Amino acid sequence: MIRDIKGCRIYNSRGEPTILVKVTTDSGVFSGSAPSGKSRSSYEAYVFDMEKSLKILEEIKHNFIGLTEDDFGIMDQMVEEMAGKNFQKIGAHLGFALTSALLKASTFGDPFKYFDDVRFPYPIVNVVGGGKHGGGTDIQEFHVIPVKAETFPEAIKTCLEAQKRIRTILLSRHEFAGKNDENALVSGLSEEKTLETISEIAEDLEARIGVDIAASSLYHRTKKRYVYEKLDREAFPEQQMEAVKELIETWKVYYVEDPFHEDDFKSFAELLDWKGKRELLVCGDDLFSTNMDRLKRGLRYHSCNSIIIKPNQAGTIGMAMRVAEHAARRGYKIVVSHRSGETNDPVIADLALGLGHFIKTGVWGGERLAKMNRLLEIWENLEYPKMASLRT
Ligand code: 2PG
Ligand code: MG
Repeated sequence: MIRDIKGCRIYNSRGEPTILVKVTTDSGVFSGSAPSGKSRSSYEAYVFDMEKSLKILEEIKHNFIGLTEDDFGIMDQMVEEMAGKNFQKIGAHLGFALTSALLKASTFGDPFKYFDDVRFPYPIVNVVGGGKHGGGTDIQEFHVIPVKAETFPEAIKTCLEAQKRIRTILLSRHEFAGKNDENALVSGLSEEKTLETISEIAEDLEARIGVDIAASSLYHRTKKRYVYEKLDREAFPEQQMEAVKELIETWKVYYVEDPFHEDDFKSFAELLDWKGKRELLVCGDDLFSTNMDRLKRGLRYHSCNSIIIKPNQAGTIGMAMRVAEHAARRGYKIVVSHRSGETNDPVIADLALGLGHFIKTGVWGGERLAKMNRLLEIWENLEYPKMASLRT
């Protein structure tokens, strides 16, 4: 039975205040804490700051105290109903932290046990970064994706090795400019040279590469153009399409996230059609915002073959699960993702085991490694761990 619920003030990896929720049951204390995004879409669930989230928790917690903790679905639905339209009543920071703690309580600390079948996700690791997370490039993220790895531990080793090698190269060329919000490397090299370096290393390690263009952050709504400040270049939508195609062809890109702004369902579809579903993963992050209505719209347009799942975009973990399951049934590859401002809550790792083909996070920084280490630990403890199937 749920005996008590408490909120605490903590900080995320960017040093911003956030909320930690602790649920006490007869079996123990289970906690969850909220991450936060910087390149947020306009369609994400509403969020309140930490103080207001704590105040709201005090007002609503009595609804859960006294319940038996075993039915996560019902508790998650209660949170969703209290949240009101687009989470305007309770905010998604509280929604995430509370449902993360409740999911752990209902599974005795092992949220992956909520799922009947678990498969290990392939990591999509942000090795070099820019855009709103800080860095030398307009493109927000450059990823290494070890698609050939046969085991999860091998996949992590490949990513660590890739990031180490890139750092060594940047240092030797005096182009190492530190690390950004996600602990990705900040490259002093041009975008092209950065891509060349990552591609060579990935090829050598038999891995593939990906990019998150986070194009909504580049799109200027009144100018109706993409503005590349670092390159001192502007692109009309047709030019953006050509530039994205060229980038994919030149660097043999395997995964592209948000190549166009969050309302351009048609351009996503054109890109997917151009390259073909088997050749390229076209992934919607801001486009879908882990929102069922937006996913359904994307399905009508045939916009993507992959979706980012961020539970705090949806508001609760249960809502995010439903979006992921709907997309997976239609053949989408699921990418369960961290946020740029993270905590040590590893819950997305467990979700990726049940829902994901991929997990997008990093291999540097305790808050990113908390997710990877959780997966490594589960890998060691399962009798027959299996990787996800990437077949299309
Ligand atoms: C993204 C995310 C995570 P943020 O755009 O995919 O990398 O960034 O959390 O800042 O929205
Ligand atoms: Mg993104």
